[in-house]
Amino acid sequence: HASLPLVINTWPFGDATAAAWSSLQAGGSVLDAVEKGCARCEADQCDGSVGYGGSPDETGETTLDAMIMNGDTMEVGAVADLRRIKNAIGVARAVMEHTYHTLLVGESASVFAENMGFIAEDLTTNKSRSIYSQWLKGNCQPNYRKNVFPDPSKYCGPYKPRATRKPGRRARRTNIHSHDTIGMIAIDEDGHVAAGTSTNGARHKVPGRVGDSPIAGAGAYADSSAGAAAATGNGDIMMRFLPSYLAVELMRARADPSAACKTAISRIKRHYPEFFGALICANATGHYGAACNKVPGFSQFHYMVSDSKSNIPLLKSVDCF
Ligand code: SD4
Repeated sequence: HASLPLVINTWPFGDATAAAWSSLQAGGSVLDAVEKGCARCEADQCDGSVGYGGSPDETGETTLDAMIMNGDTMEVGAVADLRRIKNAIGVARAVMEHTYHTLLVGESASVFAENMGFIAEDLTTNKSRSIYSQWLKGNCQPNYRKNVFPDPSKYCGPYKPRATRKPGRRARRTNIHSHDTIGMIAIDEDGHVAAGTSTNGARHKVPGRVGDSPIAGAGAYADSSAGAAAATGNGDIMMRFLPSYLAVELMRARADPSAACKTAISRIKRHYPEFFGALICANATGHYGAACNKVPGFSQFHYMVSDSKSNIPLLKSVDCF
């Protein structure tokens, strides 16, 4: 099915695919396409998991992680724990293009962004306020600390909320629908490859928590001599395995993209059979595939593709294994 150019991204975020595709059609570079595509999701607050107003942390604040990678030069720009700036992928690109650095974090990343002309604004919305207050009231999922109390499933942050969960009813460990990062790959007709991600991370995270998305090789990886991959899911687990890097190296060694994705997911499954996550993979000739770990409530993973055969974004799916 190879037909370049190609845009592929995680989840059914078709407007992001279309934005990236039209950027390529207008003569933009693959980096422009990835930036435009991810920025579209940031503005649209795709699934509440990208951009402002989602995934409030333990203090109620939304913070953003993003990265972009140039597969020709192997340059990376990334931001993590970015505060008060909506366009995280834009700031990531500014890190890549206007500094010698790779990753800026937290308050300092926000100051950098402001100095680069990005507008500082509150990332909190009524929705994120309500997610946060529900959580405080005790309708909370256990947060990302472990072994804090004898029964960590009852622990809902530093606020000692009233426990309203019925005794014996176990909370879900991961809310699958709070994990919908956009990861995107773009490849043009000349074989230039770029990849990027943008996310607001994980709900009720401990402030300062950084996921896989802004980490090269974890959230995404691109090398024009092999291909690219991008991840979505439980970043706290996935970032320990550099699945995007592994998948790209497997494609370099001639693995087919679906098989490369699958092997990278398998590597994580060995240690964490119940982790929630998926990977998209494309090789430099434009063949692509995806894989996901099958867990209750997640048996199929949806992603979007635009290539020269289909000017409109196509919804694709893969059965998890
Ligand atoms: C994270 N990987 O911060 C991100 C969340 C995510 O699909 O992918 N959602 O852990």
